[in-house]
Amino acid sequence: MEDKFLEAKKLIDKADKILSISHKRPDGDTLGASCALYLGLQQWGKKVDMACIDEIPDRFKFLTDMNKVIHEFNFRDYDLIIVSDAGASYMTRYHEIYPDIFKGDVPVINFDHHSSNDNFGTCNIVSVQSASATIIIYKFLKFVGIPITPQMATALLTGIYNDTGSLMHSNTTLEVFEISGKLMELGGRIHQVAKNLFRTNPISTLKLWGKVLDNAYINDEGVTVSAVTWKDFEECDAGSDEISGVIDLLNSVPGSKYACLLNEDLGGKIKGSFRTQREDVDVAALAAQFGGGGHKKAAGFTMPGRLHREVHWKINPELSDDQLQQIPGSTQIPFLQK
Ligand SMILES: [Mn+2]
Repeated sequence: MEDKFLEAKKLIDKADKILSISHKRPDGDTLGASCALYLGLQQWGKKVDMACIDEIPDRFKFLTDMNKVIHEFNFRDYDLIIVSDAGASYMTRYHEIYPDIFKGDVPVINFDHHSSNDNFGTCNIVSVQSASATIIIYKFLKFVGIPITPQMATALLTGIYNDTGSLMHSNTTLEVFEISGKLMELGGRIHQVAKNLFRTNPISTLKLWGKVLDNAYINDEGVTVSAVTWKDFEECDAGSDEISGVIDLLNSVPGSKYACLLNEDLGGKIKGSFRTQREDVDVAALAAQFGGGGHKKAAGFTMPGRLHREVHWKINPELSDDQLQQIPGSTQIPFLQK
């Protein structure tokens, strides 16, 4: 990774104005990475703007200067673009309004840890082994010798906490603990991170999660499935970002192959999320079949469409319960409609 870091350092050395971009529907990793870079590059003497196409969710507003994140810009005003935690260039969604943004007129550093990354940058620093993008940023800041302030440490910890589900997911390695420890030593406020990410849920979120849990079932493939429509969001007065997190509860059913959560989004889109606890299941490959991507144990996709609820009923009074179990399809009752 060192030669890539050197390449990135040279690009930053040459730049005066830098744009740090987070991916669409931002999470704690993409925002933590952008925030740490923003603060670090300012120490380097650069002018930096943070950008994200979507609004910043309330739970991440404790990060430094989140109110300064811009949504629109002229990318040619910058000497360098840095994108963090975007599994592919389309994940920023800026290619939709600025089709030439990643064509190379302005150099792009792509810091990421998704196996689906399409190396859209001029300099691609993609480390699939890293639990979060902020771990790569941490190593980069150390490589170039930029001091990590308490605010930067908190931002970097936010990425780690976000992507390891507060040090619980299978990507929680010894390195994760070591770097988390270092970041605490540097003044990172771990309790503030944990509180905002995992212990702050408005009532609208709890009601939405209630619907997700209530709709959950295990299909005949052994997959834990749930789905919520846009109407469900409206009934709970919940925004589309409030769904994130509940998939980890769906992924806790013993013996389940993987968990799948489908939800309707604004603008006629379906979002699918996959999680698994099993070593022999690759949900990134599964998501790729639907045009999405992610990690082996956590992945997702978005596609145009609407959700339709199907109910399968079968009545066969001649047979005992045991015999019914033998008939393929007899036990498939995906939803019991109320
Ligand atoms: Mn990430």
